Amino acid sequence: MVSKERTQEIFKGLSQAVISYNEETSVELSKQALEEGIDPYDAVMNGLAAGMQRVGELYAESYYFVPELLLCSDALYAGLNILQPHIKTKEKEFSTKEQIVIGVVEGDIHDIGKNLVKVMFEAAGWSVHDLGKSVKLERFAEEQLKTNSEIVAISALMTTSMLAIPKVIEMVKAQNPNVGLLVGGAPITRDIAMAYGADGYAGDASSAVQEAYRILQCLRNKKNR
Ligand code: B12
Repeated sequence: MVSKERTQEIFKGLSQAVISYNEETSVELSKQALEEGIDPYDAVMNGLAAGMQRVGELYAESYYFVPELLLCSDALYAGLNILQPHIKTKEKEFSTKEQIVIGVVEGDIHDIGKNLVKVMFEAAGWSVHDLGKSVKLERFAEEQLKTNSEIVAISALMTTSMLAIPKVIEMVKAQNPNVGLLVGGAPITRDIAMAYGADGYAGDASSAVQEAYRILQCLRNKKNR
């Protein structure tokens, strides 16, 4: 069993690799994490994603600029590509899989958070229909209809782009009021999400799946009433 100290060392190394935009180290430490039996999900969240959080602060402090951000996200994705295939997928009790449509709204190209949320849903055994980033608003409702997904998840990272969220919610609800709308992204709070008409909100990828199950339960209760 890998020691706590070693696990922390790997997490710190992964964070540092993202912060110092070192793709090679990110790949190397991700491989080491797997070889040493560290949980790949923890390595993503406590290592790579934690590093990106710090990068955000460095950007806010004008210590980093856009070119550095791009290099840091390359380092994050280099590690994520190694770790993601090893994140354990929960066996489903039933043959039917829950389905989710996910995307980042039009005009917004920040997709790291959305991709982490996607990883979590895949690990939980859901079918994820990923529309990608800067998605035309009507695509969310179209994809929901095509796939008959129970949940539509919307991500926005900017105070400007988040204004598109209520429009997407309106389009999806007009088409099918029984679909659950889950929203998230750094500028959004639970209060904002509720004011936009969403059914749920999660502040991070770890709680997003739990929140989706809560929404599903609420929708089923409503249907049975
Ligand atoms: C990395 C980054 C970039 C990268 C993005 C790379 C990529 N592939 O994503 C690049 C360099 C491309 C970039 C570009 C720009 N950026 Co930028 N960027 C960031 C930065 C530093 C980090 C974002 C990030 O990846 N965080 C790490 C992830 C893990 O966290 P997260 O995204 O918040 O996601 C978590 C939760 O929010 C949640 N979540 C996210 N989505 C969803 C969805 C659902 C459904 C749920 C439930 C949960 C959920 O779970 C996630 C995981 O735990 C932020 C600063 C910040 N602190 O957020 C600025 C920031 C978002 N950027 C900003 C700006 C201004 C820009 C640019 C306009 C800069 C420019 N002058 O060109 C452009 C915008 C281009 C565009 N049209 O979109 C501003 C936005 C300001 C505003 N108006 O709100 C920020 C806040 C920086 C700042 N302090 O000024 N950026």
